[in-house]
Amino acid sequence: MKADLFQAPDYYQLDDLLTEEHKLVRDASREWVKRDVSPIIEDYAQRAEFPKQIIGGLAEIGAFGPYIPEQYGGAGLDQISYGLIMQEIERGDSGVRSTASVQSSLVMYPIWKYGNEAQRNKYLPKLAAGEWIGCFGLTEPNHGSNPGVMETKFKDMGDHYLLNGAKMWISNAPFADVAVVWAKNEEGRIHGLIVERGMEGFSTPETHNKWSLRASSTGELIFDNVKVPKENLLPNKSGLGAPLGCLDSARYGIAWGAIGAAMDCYDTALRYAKERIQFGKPIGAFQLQQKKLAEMITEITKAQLLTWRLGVLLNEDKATTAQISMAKRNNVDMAITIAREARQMLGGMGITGEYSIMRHSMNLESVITYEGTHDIHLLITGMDVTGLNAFK
Ligand code: TGC
Ligand code: FAD
Repeated sequence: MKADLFQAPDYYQLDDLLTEEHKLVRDASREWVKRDVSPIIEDYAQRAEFPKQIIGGLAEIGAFGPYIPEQYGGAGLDQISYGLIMQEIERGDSGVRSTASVQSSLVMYPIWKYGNEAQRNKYLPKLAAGEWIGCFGLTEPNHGSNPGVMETKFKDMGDHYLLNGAKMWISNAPFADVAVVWAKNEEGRIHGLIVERGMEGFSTPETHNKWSLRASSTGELIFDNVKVPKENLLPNKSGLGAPLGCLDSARYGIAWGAIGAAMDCYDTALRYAKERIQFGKPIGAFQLQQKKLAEMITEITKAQLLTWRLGVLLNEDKATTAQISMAKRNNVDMAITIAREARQMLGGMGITGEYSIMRHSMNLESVITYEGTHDIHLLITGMDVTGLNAFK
């Protein structure tokens, strides 16, 4: 892959809206991605392997639990810093951002919010340091968009719970040390359980042959009469709202992350358009290519403003699930459109691993599907503005 020459677009001087701490956090993440991710990521994506050697670096830039309090090993940052870290990581690769999103929003968040003090102290510092990697099991083979009818279940056996069922499409599963798993008790109520690698009957087979998120490891979680200690049940929230609450945090991170992928595609296409000569002049001098670049920077700028405002609302504890859905849906759609246009601007070179665009394009096909599909988020917005539920 070519040297990482990335220069971030800031068309509306949005840096003025950031604090010194935001900029420090963002710049440290950006430098780390340039140094430790960009030089290796294409190779790992081609080999369909997650680069485990970057786990320590992710922990150092605060990507594991950015807003988790420092007393539990987190970085104690605000929501905009969290978003900026996700933007920079996804500028490198969506699969690396997936690992950070899952660890922070889908594993550390529920342990912090729904766990007890003993669980927080046992798991959070090791997860923040990257000593343990976590995964989040909600989706099942028969239930993706509609997780409320999940089949995975557990039974109270007196001194432990007995867990049975299967989860599918689980990021980090093949090498995760712990899994936050959502399952129904005998009354049909959904609870979160912390399942640890090594528990008898628990296996995590890898999912192969993905054309998307190839540098992220995806797998299944299989529970065959797994004995889960009673102290591993998250005691402070139950019902479908518990896993959906985690999704709010992860979807917000994805809204920022998608901007990173889009910025990388735009920046690459802009540089290429100024250098590539056809018909005796740079292709960037042709109106059709300028139209693509002008529309890209317009959409990136709109997404940056939307997402910054959402971060402010989250910091003030005022953001709604529907506002987060709008940002996730808009920004991923924006990024996938930009990746496609940018790919065309590079002509044949655009399909090679010499440039990052094709990898971003393929990755975004997963991002537009996971954490609620593009259409599910449209229905959440539709329900919010009409008050009418299209799901039921
Ligand atoms: P519904 O009846 O609307 O809600 C059930 C209960 O949950 C409450 N609730 C929420 N609570 C907190 N946060 C939210 N975002 C919430 N949304 C809803 C709701 O108030 C209700 O509470 P209560 O007390 O009345 O029971 O639920 P539904 O069954 O109709 O489903 C609604 C729907 C379709 C929007 C929801 O199920 C959904 O979002 N589906 C999409 C599934 C999804 O996003 N799965 C993601 C899996 S994880 C993943 O993809 C990780 S990829 C990670 C990576 O690699 O980056
Ligand atoms: P389905 O729910 O079967 O949907 C198929 C199609 O039908 C979609 O287009 C959908 O929009 C549409 N559809 C469904 N319902 C409606 C409706 N009511 N109205 C209109 N259209 C509808 N899950 C986890 O729990 N943890 C993870 O870590 C995780 N990581 C993932 C990593 C990758 C790479 C991928 C691809 C997925 C991951 N997922 C994870 C699963 C992801 O969240 C689901 O794929 C997603 O929620 C969609 O579920 P599904 O694939 O079963 O599609």
